[in-house]
Amino acid sequence: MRSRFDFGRRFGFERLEDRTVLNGTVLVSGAGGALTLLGDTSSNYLLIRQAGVTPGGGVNIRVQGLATTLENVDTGATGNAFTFTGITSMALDLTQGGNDHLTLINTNIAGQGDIAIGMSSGNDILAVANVRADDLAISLGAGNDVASVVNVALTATSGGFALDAGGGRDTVVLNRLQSGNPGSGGGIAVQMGPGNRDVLTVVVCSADGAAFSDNGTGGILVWKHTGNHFGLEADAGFQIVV
Ligand SMILES: [Ca+2]
Ligand SMILES: [Ca+2]
Repeated sequence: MRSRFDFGRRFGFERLEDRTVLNGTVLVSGAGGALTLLGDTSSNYLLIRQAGVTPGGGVNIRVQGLATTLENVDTGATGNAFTFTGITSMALDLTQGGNDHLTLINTNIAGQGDIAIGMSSGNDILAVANVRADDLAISLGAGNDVASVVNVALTATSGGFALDAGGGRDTVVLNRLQSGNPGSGGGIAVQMGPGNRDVLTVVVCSADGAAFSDNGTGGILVWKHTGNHFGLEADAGFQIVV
């Protein structure tokens, strides 16, 4: 008679153990007040959030790997999570491939520095929520990417927000993104890239200038009557604009 323990063996439950090594190793540094990440070809999963203010300047940033190993370049230590102090800017480089997931939340470095996020060929997922900084630049690369930018305020008087969705069928949501104020020069610029059937939704955003464009076919832009306030605004290349 078959024992009930055969059930798990038949369905291969023992493979769960292998999954813990699937999400790669990411190099992390906070040297010079700049939080820098360098991913690898695996699908890296990361959570980044502020965990306090550093006496003397900058903020404390907690970086957590979700089944992704972190290598602390500053100390040589390896682990699942590290806190870096005195952070005033971020350069998050996940352009090495893989279907990466990055969540950046609850962080305020406004008046101190910029945030740059790069992803590349995989089907990436990016969530940025409750963040303040001077500028925010995002590149999603090829692949069918999903990016949401929610409750983000950018305080630089020029520059502001730039997102390049790259190739693939991308979905981008901007909700309560403020880039400067009308007359300040702060802008929002989104290029949905050459992939087809991209969808860009812009709701309750404000900026001095806003420009949305799509190089593919069948792109959809939702931004009319959705509570946006732009001094100058332009859209180009979308098949459907509502
Ligand atoms: Ca990767
Ligand atoms: Ca991508």
